[in-house]
Amino acid sequence: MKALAGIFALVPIAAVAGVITAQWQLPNWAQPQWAALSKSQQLELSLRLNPFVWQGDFDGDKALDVAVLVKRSSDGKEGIAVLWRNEATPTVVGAGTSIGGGGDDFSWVEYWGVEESGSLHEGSYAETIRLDADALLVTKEGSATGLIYFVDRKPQWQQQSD
Ligand SMILES: [Ca+2]
Repeated sequence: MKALAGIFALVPIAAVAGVITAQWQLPNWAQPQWAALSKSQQLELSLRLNPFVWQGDFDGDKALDVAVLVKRSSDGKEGIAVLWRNEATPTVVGAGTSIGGGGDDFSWVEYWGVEESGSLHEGSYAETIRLDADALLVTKEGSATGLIYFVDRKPQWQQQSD
């Protein structure tokens, strides 16, 4: 064990960092899903925001799903792809597919994060909702905040006040 640790210690850190690509930061189960989606819809990972990947149970089936920030190769329009743990077909919002006040290009988003199942959310124009599953919040400071939640894995948009 000690000998093994010694070998690893000899590997320069820069060399290790160089081979860790962004895609490898996805969970193992999500990597083939992402590879297929990336190819079929011409999407790339967007590393503009940190983190570029969130885990959450976005369909409420008790299994963690993955949301990744993406951009469409053809025009650079950004969005979010949700890879479902127990469903083969991912859901894409933005990146050329419009959703509510979020539009079809999420390049305006400055922060994004996960809102937990059970939390209450007050909309600007709609009733307050209690989340049945985890959801995503996208924000531009002083400008716009939207909640993206999923019903039967279909994306819904709730505009929120700032
Ligand atoms: Ca799930």
